[in-house]
Amino acid sequence: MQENIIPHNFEITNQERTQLKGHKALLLWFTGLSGSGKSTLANAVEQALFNQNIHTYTLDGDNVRKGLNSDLSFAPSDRTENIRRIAETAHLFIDAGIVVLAAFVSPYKKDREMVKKTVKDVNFVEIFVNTPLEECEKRDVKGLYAKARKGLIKDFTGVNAPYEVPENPDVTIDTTQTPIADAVKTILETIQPKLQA
Ligand code: PPS
Repeated sequence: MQENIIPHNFEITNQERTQLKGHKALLLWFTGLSGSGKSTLANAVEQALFNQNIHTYTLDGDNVRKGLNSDLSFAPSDRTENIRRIAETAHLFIDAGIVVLAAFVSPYKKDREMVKKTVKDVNFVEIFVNTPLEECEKRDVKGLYAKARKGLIKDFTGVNAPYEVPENPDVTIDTTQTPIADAVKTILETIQPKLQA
């Protein structure tokens, strides 16, 4: 299918876009259970970066699943396709010179590895939002855990679908132990050297 696809070389390079912006592009990948605080944390980090004149964009589970990936379910193969499309989207944003914050449950190690390969290791920062299941379930902001426990949602991560814990994340945050402001500080300190143009 790919044999007649020949990429065009455009004159403006990624390096030139990086110079124009004054910072490198990165993908900050927030993974964790539903309700763990991925979006809240991504939102706070994005605000901090924006205030430093860094060009950002956030891709978030619920938003992407309403549009680009509205055809996908939560079956394992569809979750993999969800993450593959997001990885390719993030890759385009990175080529454009933008710091992308992506907040997805992304429960499978192999899918997160695929993201890392797609955007290249140097651009990838894995942030494990390690809030315990009991706390996520207690928060149950969207009422989904209650539904899953009643058997109304199949394949719900942490209840009747697996979450594979990251082995070597760049940052781990348990939102029951670490205030958001401290978590933001830790993440900013981790990425600062990687942002240097
Ligand atoms: S995944 O696993 O990465 O493909 O999931 P993601 O695209 O991040 O979507 C997660 C949000 O969808 C809601 N939701 C579910 N999550 C997990 N399992 C099942 N079965 C499910 N059904 C719906 C849930 O609100 C997730 O949002 P967050 O923001 O993570 O709470």
